[in-house]
Amino acid sequence: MYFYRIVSFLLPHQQVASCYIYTLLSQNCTPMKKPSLLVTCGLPYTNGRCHIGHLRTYVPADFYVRYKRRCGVDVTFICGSDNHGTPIVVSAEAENTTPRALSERYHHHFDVTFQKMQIFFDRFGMSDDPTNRHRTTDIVTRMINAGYVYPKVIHQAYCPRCSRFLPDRYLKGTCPHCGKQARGDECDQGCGKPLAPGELVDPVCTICGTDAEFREQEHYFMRLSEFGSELEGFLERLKGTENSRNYAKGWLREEIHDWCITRTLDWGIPFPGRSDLTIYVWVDAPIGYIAFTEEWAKEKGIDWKEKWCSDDCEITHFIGVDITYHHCLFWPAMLHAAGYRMPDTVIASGMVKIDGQKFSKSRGYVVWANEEYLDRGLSADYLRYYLLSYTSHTKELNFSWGVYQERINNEVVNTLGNFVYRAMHFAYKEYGGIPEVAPQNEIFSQIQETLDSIQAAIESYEFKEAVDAIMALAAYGNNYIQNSAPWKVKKTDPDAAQQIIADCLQLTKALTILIDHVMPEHAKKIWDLLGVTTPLSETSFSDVLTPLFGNAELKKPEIVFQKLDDDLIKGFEEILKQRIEALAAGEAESERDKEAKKDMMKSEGIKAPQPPCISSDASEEQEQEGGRPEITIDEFSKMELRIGKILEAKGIPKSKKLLCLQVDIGREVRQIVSGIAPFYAPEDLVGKYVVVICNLKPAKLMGVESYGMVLAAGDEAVLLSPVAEVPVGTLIR
Ligand code: B3M
Ligand code: ZN
Repeated sequence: MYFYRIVSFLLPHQQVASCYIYTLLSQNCTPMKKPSLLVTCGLPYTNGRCHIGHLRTYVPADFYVRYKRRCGVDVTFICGSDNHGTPIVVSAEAENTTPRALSERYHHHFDVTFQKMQIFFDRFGMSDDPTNRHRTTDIVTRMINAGYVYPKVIHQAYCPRCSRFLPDRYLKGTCPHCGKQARGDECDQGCGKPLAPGELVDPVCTICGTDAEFREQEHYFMRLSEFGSELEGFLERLKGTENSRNYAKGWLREEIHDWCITRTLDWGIPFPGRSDLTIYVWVDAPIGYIAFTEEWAKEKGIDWKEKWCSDDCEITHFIGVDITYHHCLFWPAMLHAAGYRMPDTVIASGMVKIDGQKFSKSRGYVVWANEEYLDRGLSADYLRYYLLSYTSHTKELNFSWGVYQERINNEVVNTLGNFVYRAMHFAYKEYGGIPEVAPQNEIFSQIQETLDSIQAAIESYEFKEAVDAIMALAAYGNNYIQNSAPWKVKKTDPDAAQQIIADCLQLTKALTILIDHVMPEHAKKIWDLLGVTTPLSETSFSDVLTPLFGNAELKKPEIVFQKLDDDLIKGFEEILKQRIEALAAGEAESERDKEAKKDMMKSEGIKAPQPPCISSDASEEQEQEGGRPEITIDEFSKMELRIGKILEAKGIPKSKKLLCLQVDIGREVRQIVSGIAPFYAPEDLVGKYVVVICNLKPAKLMGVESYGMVLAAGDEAVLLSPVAEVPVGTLIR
């Protein structure tokens, strides 16, 4: 290791750095007018699994929160699950369970999934819990007392066959505004407008298909029509993305009607004074934002009103653009009617398409977050990167596995990964650490420019542009190291070579802090390799401009970003294709999905992956943290594990990953296909003793039958072998 000659070069350098830090603090991270920020995300309904469509909103929200926190803003990040309403009742009925039990199961599922995606809410509550029941009753009572709620007899759809009223999703028919197919309470296939009871044309019961009749019933309405000018003012002040603001302004210009806020449904929060009516789910769901803040604040010993009833806290909602009406009209009106302040910012993400088709669970155009991504060892960071960088936040995002692979391999692995590895590798190999040279001014200018671009992008909610700016800095670094070729320069001008590497390491440090918002797991790994003494989580933006030397001890570099190989991606494409075909062929739900759903219900933790699957450190870390669910000795002994000896090993045409092994397991020789090609030369494997799981269901990999699996550990698939000699075929117990 080198010791640094402190004074001679540090002083002039520090002047440079502190000048940049000054501009950074005064321009980039200008403290917001309000010192604290409350960020919420739309609440997922507890009647289905997490998919990529959900993540499209939550990942950018998490990115935004991480960025603001690094700017020094005090951010509270709130979400929870939406447990009420007909979607949950209909699903619970279909699964023969109670809405509460169903909600608890899916609540847990979302909670765990978000954490696996590195999205950490300060509070993830349930809208059916007592806090929200209480807060909702309070807000509705305030609205009633302030004279904003009145009863009215309406014609309510009723199913004579099922003998019940048909609120919301119990009803389908034609939208009176656009003529498309719609649900009872919203035009989900067409114009997106919410529909009041009785508005739907030709309504039929979703459960039995019978034409609905209309019966008179008294319901309660909120005087939304009286809030026109309040809402106009609100939309003028509202910050965030233009999409939702513009839709809401358009609706407001067309005229808004009073809003029916009660339903005939057993599941939900009772309407004050009327035990036969419940409050409409779209009233109590956003109130959950407040209730979950209360739950968080209580735990922290803080007064929740500091967040919701004070001008010192800015309130920002991240939503999907399809729930704009609820967040930009209903919700602010409710808050205002109950005497609360209205939100400051609404940031609405565009919808997700799959392979150019409208996202649809029933038609199979979906990618499930766990079963088809995380559980198969794919990196949460990679999906975060893709979702943030692929399209502008407000635009439609068209997911395809091919583009996902291309973006990750070309940008993350080849540009960013390649650069940071080369910089660290050269420094470690040639200097045993970080060279004692101050980075050049040009490097600091590049970093500063990147910071400026990131700030401008994020302040205009163009998260893609922020990620692009980071990747442009990585590309700059990559070109710099390539063109200045320190490995050559070193031979003729060692000082110049050191300078280049010092520059590159400074860029690496800056990049690591900057990508921490996008890919936190990988950023942490690079940070650990750089050996910086300050934990990454404690860094601020000014740290991108403070020199590395003196504060870090470089470790032996490793390759941090792994490529996604073609076989793997083909496997995922195949899953999608098969499901779409199965559903198109008329299967209500493909077998694979049924299995996946069953698994989700059973498992509290992480399931064993099935092919296609890569062993990624992401999934292994999760395994270590949470562990798999407990099993009994009987369950363990169901596995037939034996000592085998590899007799033959050869590659499989067109596969970079797979080897075809012939393994002697005592009573027979088994053909086993194993994804260990990147780590072993076939000839080195012959004669090796391994552990084989013999009663694994046979599978076909790249068209080759595999009858078992050899056990291997970790990222580099280190094969397990007995430490002393044991006969082939010995049972492991
Ligand atoms: N549960 C899900 C949706 O319609 C709905 C959001 C509630 S946010 C308060 O996207
Ligand atoms: Zn019916």
